[in-house]
Parts: sequence; C-alpha cells; structure tokens
Amino acid sequence: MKILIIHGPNLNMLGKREPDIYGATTLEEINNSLKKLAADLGAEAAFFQSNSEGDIVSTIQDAMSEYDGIIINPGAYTHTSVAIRDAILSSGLPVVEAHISNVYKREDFRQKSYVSGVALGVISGFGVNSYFLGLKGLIEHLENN
Ligand code: CA2
Repeated sequence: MKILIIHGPNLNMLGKREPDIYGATTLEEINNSLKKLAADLGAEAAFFQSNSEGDIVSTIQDAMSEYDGIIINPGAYTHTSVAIRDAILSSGLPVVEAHISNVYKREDFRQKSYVSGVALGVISGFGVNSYFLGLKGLIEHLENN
C-alpha cells in the first residue's frame, strides 16, 4: 500500500515561523514521523511539497498510476483552487484533506474548501496530529475497501 503525502504552499516554513498557529515541528520531522507510522501500519509513504498550484495538480495526476491514496494539506489553495479539486476528482484516488489549524475557527475566507467536497474525509484542528489521524483513517479505509 503506497500513500502520497502532499504539502501545499508555505508548509515548508513549518517550525520556522508562526509556531503559535502551526506548531514548532519542522516539515522534515513531520515527514519522518509519518514514514515511521506508515511502516508500522504496513504501508509506504512518499512526500511532496510545493508552493506552486500547477506542480501540485501535476503531482496528483501522476499519482494515479503509483499510489493507492493521498493525504493532502492544500494550504491556502484549499480555499481557492478549482484546479486541485478537479485533479483529485479525476484521479479517482481516495484523498484525505488535513489541516493543522481548525479552519472553521478562523477567518471567513478559510471556511470554504474546494477540496472537501471531493475528499474521502477531512481532519482539521489537531495540530500536526491531523496528518497522523488522516494517515490512520486512509490506511484503514484502503484495508476495508
Ligand atoms: O491549517 C492548515 O493546515 C492550513 O492549511 C494552513 C494554511 C492556511 O492557509 C489554511 O487556511 C489552513 C497556511 C500554511 C502556512 O504555513 C506556515 C507554516 C509556518 C509558518 C508560516 C506559514
């Protein structure tokens, strides 16, 4: 079972800026822990981060032939990107949308997600643990379907 974990724009800054909102853990540390969790659960995790919408779309398109599912934190593109939504839909892959912060407790513009309507599920507000919860949920889904 192969899972692709996609981090959207600015998430390369995790642990380096705004720790009050996004925590003190770096992206590299998160990915290392996700890799371990995936292995413990009998899966393999691969990682991609980009600040560019088009690169994220291309990566989702390419994932169809290689991965069984995707965890994505689309960052600010969550609230703007019809292109990422369309790529998820046409990939046919189960996708879990994960957010570090609880977007529903924040500004109005963060309360619209173009991704949620085509996602298997959404996890928001558990800090970096949102990724781990999402990974567990996705692996369980893949085992049962
Ligand atoms: O809560 C989340 O995970 C978000 O996807 C994070 C996005 C935000 O635009 C979404 O509304 C919710 C922002 C990511 C910015 O990441 C940073 C990390 C460290 C320092 C600065 C920015």
